[in-house]
Amino acid sequence: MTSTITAFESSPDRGRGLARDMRVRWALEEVGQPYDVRLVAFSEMKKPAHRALHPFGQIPTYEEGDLALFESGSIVLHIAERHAGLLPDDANARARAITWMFAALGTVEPPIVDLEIARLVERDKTWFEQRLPLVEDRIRNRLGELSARLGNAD
Ligand SMILES: N[C@@H](CCC(=O)N[C@@H](CS)C(=O)NCC(=O)O)C(=O)O
Repeated sequence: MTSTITAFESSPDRGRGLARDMRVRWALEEVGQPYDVRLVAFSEMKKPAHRALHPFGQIPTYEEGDLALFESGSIVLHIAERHAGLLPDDANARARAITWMFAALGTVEPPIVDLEIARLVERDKTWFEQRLPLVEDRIRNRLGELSARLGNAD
């Protein structure tokens, strides 16, 4: 069944793949599943029709028959659980892979999003220049920890 995902109609990154629909598109491409993309205008995202799919009025969403999902991590996990190729078969290896999915979304991504938000909406604040190095340091530390664990692994 062809699923439908939502993405920004006019993306802040001008369609260069930095919005969170990219990870869903990537997962679908990896498992070779066809999908449609419905582009949503900012003005539509906070209206009831879209909020019925996404309580926070955001993208991406995912519709497949009568199943509607939001949260990019949950969508990617759903795709990975239903199609071979993204998660290992071994139960422990699978649990470790899912742990890393949570780590990516819950531990690695937040400081990076914090920088994005600072640059987009805090630039005109008097404290912006003072706060910026703190935000950047948190990213550097977190990526350093990630790099230390990954080492030369794939
Ligand atoms: N935790 C959510 C975050 C979704 C999210 O922040 N989406 C952004 C685009 S990448 C969005 O729709 N921003 C517009 C808004 O929040 O109004 C996920 O991973 O799907």
